[in-house]
Amino acid sequence: MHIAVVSLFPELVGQVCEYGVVGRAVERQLLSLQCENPRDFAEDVHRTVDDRPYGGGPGMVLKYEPTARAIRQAKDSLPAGSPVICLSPQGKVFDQVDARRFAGLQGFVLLAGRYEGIDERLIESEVDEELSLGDFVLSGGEIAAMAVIDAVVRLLPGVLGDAASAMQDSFMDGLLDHPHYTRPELVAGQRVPAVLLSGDHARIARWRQKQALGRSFLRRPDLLEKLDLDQEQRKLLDEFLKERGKPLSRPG
Ligand code: 9WO
Repeated sequence: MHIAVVSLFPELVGQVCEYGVVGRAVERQLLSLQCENPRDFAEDVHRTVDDRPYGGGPGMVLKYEPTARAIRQAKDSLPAGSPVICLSPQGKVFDQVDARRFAGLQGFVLLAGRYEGIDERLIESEVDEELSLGDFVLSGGEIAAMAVIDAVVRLLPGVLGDAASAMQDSFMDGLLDHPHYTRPELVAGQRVPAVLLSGDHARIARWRQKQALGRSFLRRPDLLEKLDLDQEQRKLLDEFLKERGKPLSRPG
């Protein structure tokens, strides 16, 4: 996969390739990352990439021409039709379905803006999708771009080991993750749930699915609303809630 990032801070974006899963993907040539800096495409002596907003107001706006040239340079290294994605609070909220969609591409361009905003004509003419990580404002799109890169690259074949990849798939079957524990067995007066010490893999898998269902119900009911739980899952969820004194099904 090839990802091209348009950013005024290529050194910041490049850090995502220095560590962990993404770093290993680059080492194993499963991923290549290219950064294009609009400042390199500014044609004036001051290498200007921003200017004051029409209509007045605080701050500066990212200029069209140098940024559009950087985007076109980025697209030149990708198959025709590769999407240009702008990271911004105005975008659709990025989720695992999007990550899987992008993981199926040969590559894409990520536009990480700065200043108070990006000239709207860039969005209109050069951007295919706007994506947000949530309802908050960052100082720039780079950190959001790095998060998208990480979420997508870990889905590429061969990047994660088989076990981790299987876990990733099972985890993102639309539910939150189950709790994790490691040594020591007793810490801060808290013990590891006995089932995890039992060696009974079927019981452990059942417990983990029950915890994932229960956590999703309590913390992200919106996730559960998107799922059509089967009979066993509803039974597990009911068990979880009964154990907490909040049964799903009313007795009698
Ligand atoms: C800034 C802003 C401030 C208040 C309300 C809406 C806003 N949109 C933007 C914006 O799009 N800014 C551009 C990108 C240029 C300035 C820095 N940028 C940015 C991206 N800030 N925050 C994000 C972002 C990206 C993805 N998910 C959450 C936030």
